[in-house]
Amino acid sequence: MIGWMGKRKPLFLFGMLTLLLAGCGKENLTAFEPKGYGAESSMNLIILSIIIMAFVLAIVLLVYVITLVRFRKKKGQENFIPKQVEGNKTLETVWTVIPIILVLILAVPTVVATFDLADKSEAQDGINVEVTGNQYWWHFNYQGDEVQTSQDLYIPTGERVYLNMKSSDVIHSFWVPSISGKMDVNPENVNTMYLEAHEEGVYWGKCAELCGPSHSLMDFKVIAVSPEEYDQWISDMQSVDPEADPEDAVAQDGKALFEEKSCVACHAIGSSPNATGPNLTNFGDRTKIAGYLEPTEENLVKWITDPESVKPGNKMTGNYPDVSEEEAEQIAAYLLQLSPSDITTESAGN
Ligand code: HEC
Ligand SMILES: [Cu+2]
Repeated sequence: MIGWMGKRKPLFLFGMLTLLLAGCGKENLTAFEPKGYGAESSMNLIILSIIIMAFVLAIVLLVYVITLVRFRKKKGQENFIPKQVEGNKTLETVWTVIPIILVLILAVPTVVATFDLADKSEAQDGINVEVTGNQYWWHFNYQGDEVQTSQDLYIPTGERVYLNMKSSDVIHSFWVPSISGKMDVNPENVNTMYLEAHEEGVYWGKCAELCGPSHSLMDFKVIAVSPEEYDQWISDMQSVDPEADPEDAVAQDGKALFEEKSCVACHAIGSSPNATGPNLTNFGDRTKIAGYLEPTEENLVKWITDPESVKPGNKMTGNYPDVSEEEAEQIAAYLLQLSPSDITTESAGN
């Protein structure tokens, strides 16, 4: 039976693949357009390995074609058997030595890059951020600066930012493809890496290790701003008064509810190291809510009243008293005005 796809099956499959892959490559979420030191270093290795692979493919194809043409069965030579070269020392040596050379060409730069990307010799004088992976969000503690934040990591361009990473629960993997390679984030030990962004911008990050039902929603951002803007951001964050009352009356009620509904038990505002939930000091500047929802009031109300519908298996669901729609709106008004700094994604040119 010839189905509706009929002979066009390959074309159909190709079309589906094109559609599927067209969804990939969100802006600043690709290792193929490196915007940072680590990503560039990986990209160079990728290009090198592709060149070597293409070289091997070309040689193999060439030998294949020559063999096909030269050793075809010819008329009048049906019983002809070509010269047997089994055990030929020269051939054996050539096809042993060439691959070894190719592997060496690949291995030496790879090992050099691996050590280079693990280099911590300047870490002590640089910016150090303690990164904690949690189901399903990221916490960032700027060590020595008493600044805590979550989900959006601000870094200065042109400088190495050293990450000291651990997990509070299961294994996660920290990956900002445009800036650097992946690093596993384990509960048992601290893994380290550094980020160095060449250009200002907002870079997407993903958790790259299956960690539970909402693993694919464990997105975050790295926001690279100029060093001056970064210093400004740090000092703005440091001067936040967590007790400050909002000007708006609705937001004031929201603040009271935020305490009443025990949100404060998990969410710190200011530099308190409490990290059972995301730090909300600059929540009003977040690029997303819970890592992936657009930061609108509507989405925030939805999150506060029913987080489970947004992120299945998250650790907030069921751990606070019921919040009505109206109360959620008041809380949302409070949270959305938490914007202590003028340095936001706009400063990064987005
Ligand atoms: C038991 C601890 C806990 C309590 C209590 C709690 N939350 Fe959460 N909250 C979390 C966790 C954990 C997350 C991260 C969820 C995720 O992304 O997987 C979160 C995420 C959020 C976010 C998104 C933060 C971001 O950076 O995008 C907001 C906003 C929020 N909670 C508001 C509230 C409000 C308002 C209350 C009180 C009504 C509250 N939370 C009570 C633990 C808690
Ligand atoms: Cu994860």
